[in-house]
Amino acid sequence: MAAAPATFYITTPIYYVNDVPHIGHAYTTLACDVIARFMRLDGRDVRFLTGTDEHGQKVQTSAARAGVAPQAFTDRVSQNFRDLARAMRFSNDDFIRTTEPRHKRATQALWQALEARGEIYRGTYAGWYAVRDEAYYQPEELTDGPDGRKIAPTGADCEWVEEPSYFFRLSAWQDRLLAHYEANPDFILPAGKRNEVVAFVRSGLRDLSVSRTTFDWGIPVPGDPAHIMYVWLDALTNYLTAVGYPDTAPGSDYDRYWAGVHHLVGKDILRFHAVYWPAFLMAAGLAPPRRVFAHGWWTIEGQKMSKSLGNVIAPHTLVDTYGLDQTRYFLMREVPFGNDGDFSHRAMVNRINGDLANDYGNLVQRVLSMVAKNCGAAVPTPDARTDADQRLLGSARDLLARSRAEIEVQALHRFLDLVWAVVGDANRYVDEQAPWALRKTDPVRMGTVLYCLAETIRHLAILTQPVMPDASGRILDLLAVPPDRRGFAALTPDHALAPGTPLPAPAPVFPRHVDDAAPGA
Ligand code: ME8
Repeated sequence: MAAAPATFYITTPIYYVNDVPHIGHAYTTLACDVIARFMRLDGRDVRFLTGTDEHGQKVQTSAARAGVAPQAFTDRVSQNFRDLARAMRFSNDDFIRTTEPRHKRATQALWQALEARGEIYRGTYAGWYAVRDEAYYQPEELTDGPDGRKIAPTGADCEWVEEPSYFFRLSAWQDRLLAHYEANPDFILPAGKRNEVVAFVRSGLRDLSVSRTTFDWGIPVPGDPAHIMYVWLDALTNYLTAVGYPDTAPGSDYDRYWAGVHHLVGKDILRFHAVYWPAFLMAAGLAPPRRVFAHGWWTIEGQKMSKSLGNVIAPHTLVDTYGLDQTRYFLMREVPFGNDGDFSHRAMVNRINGDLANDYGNLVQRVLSMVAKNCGAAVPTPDARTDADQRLLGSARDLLARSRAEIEVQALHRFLDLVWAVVGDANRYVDEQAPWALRKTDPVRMGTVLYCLAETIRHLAILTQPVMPDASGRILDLLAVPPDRRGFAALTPDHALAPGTPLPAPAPVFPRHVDDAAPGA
């Protein structure tokens, strides 16, 4: 197998500051956090970026509605997203705001690179624009709403815009984009989403308006400050800003990280990331991203999340009700990553009480209590291993390579399926080997069985750290695994638990959820 590159760069969308964070925002950042933690534990040099998208008409309008200047408004609302990152224990290395000077510099430099290569020209835009989506639409895409309003396919209201504008020659990039998708079949994942993008690009691309003149909350176009840049050109550039663009010299952060960049986004903004963004980059002479992964959409108890329905769930409500690791686990396990999913109290409780309390928690609890009672509260001493022992340990040792392959394609749910298959193997092994019965008849064999189980749990807990950092850490504490032996490099027999190591008194790690009330009910 070819060695994985040493550096790894992963990004979330930068969120609009007109909204307070909800579980949809937490979801994308959580998925990035899990992958970033996995890669760090696997010895990679990781950059994990998130942040806020603070310019544009939508934010300017929200600020005006709140009666504050846009900068004061964005300062306040951006903080909510930083607080969310802390509350969810996101391990981002950087938090970018598009109102920062470093970002203005990068965005203007990208514009100048595009202009210097003849990719931008001046004209007039006359057409439909949806402020909610910050997107342009063609007349044939729209439907008629009440009162003669025009409605975008996303449901957003459109307004007619006519103003001088700079255009990006997107139409000239159709063939090169298609060639890129063809040559890099995993550039867009999942495959179904890739096919949608390919069909869209095949149907023909029009040049894209990339500046506005009718409001001023944005980054001025270099040399023509009556124009501010289209908020999506501004926003997408954040991924470059954070690696120090326009410095692309050998040894720069751009040089180290850019080629391996992975963008995780919701399906709503795939087109911006998989069509416009690689076209902007190639047009500026820069490499397109390595991967764009579009995940699905969360609904709440079967309904779309919306302020008017009053069913928007704040991430801290879930954390307070169910616990942080439980929330993180549920969001990553419940829905195949890439598919749409539904949050329900019932589904959450089933995961907490089934997968966590009964399966993983009970395994840890019964093994560690038997060790505490019958092995002198120390790691037991194994004797000769049977086939069943080898099989269990073998499945635990195979986990890392198999998990890597799933994380490589962002199949977070399949990674957890693999881990839980071994949890299941270990629980079956406990039942079959019945170590409690061996206590009197064959204490040596009991020691071997409990050792194999403890060693399997060590593997499981090291591997569940990216998803459940707190609980996994507590399990590793219960096994007296030192902090410098918790990376994936320790998933080898030479780092196995040392017989005789004293262990602390076991304590339950995954409580059952007993309160049946839904949050907010
Ligand atoms: O689009 N289910 O920002 P945004 C799953 N600023 N994910 C959801 C979700 C839901 N119900 N609701 C939101 C923007 N998301 C731009 C991005 S990037 C250069 C600029 C997540 O605040 C999902 O990741 O509207 C979606 O793509 C993103 O929030 C949209 O965030």
